[in-house]
Order: sequence, then structure tokens, then C-alpha cells
Amino acid sequence: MKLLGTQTSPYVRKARLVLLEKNIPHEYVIDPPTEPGSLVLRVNPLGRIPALILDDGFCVFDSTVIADYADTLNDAPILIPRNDTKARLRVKRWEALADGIMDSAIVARNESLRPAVQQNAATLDLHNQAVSHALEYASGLLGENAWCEGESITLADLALVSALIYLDLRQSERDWRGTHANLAAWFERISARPGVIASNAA
Ligand SMILES: N[C@@H](CCC(=O)N[C@@H](CS)C(=O)NCC(=O)O)C(=O)O
Repeated sequence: MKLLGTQTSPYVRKARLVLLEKNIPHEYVIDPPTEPGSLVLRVNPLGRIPALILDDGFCVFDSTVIADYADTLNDAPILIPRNDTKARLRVKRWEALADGIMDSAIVARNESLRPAVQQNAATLDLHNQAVSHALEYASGLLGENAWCEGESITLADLALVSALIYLDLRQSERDWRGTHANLAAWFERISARPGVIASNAA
């Protein structure tokens, strides 16, 4: 299978981390949708990354569907609980929280790239506040636990680390480590995982 993406997309990182953590053989192809001739424009009608092309040509999108699918391919580890419906719900809610941080950070980034006179301060504020509130919520939920959910790594950890790496890239002025020491300590540990380190390289 082939994963199409870019190094900056947090959704791509999340999907890639799932494949890496589960040791699922795949080819990672840098394929920015903004490039004319990009493969993703031909395989995903939405023209978005990540897109996962299976060996039979079937294209899986978006990152949540890729993560769900990839998690069924083996049990080492199980990233989305299968039998405990409440635990599964908690993991999927973590994923939604992390994806929401990515969504808002991307809106804020796009707004900030507009010429200063055209920037909408209310939009910037709304989305930056959403990121702040979501981080506060994540910090409270994590507490002093080693993992976002349960006693081992899940999709929740992979989604959250992807969102935080994106914040470091696009909002380096945001001192989330200063405001949420528990998230900072958790991030240090997760970032040392071979999968996360591998995801930093193309
Ligand atoms: N909800 C989607 C979001 C995917 C998405 O928006 N990807 C962005 C990259 S961060 C994209 O491909 N945008 C197309 C473009 O910028 O042309 C997912 O989780 O996969």
C-alpha cells in the first residue's frame, strides 16, 4: 500500500504513525495536492492528504478512516479498543479533540497568511481560542496518566502528538508546555518512540 502525504500535514502524520506503530509495510510518498500532476488529485475526489492506496487500487481517505482500517490489519498493538465500547468512545473522542486542534490551527494559519488588512481578527481569535480550550481540556483529561487512554498506547496518543507537533511547527510562539506541564512530560516520552522519530523523516 501507498500513503500519500506531506511532512507538514498533521493528519498525514497521524495516519503514518498508525502504520509505523503497527509495523504495517507501506510506501510513503510525498505528494502535495498543490502540485500540478499530484497523484492525490486523481485518487481522492476531495484532493486531500492523507490518502492510502491499497494494493488493489482502492483509495482510503480521510485520516480517521485510514486509522480505523489500518487498526484492523493486526493486533500489535490494538490502537482502537474493540470490545470495550466506552474505551473505544474515549479514544475516538480524543481523536476528534486532536483533529479539532489541527483544524483550528490550520484555519488560523491560513488566515495569518492573508495580507494584514484582509485578516479577520474574529476568525483568528475564535480558532486560537478553540486551540487553547482544547489544550486545557486535553491536559485535564490526561492528568498524570502515562497514556491518553488505558495502560498502553492508542490512537488517542498518536492523534494528540500529531496535533502538538503541528502546533510547534505553526504556532511556535504558543507556550503550551509552560501552561500544561503534564502535556509537556507526556509529549517528551511519546516523541522518543521510534515511530514518532521515523515520522520526522520523509
Ligand atoms: N479531515 C481530513 C483533513 C485532511 C486535510 O485537510 N488535509 C489537508 C492537508 S493538512 C489537505 O490535504 N489540504 C489540501 C490542500 O491544501 O490543497 C483528514 O483527517 O484526513
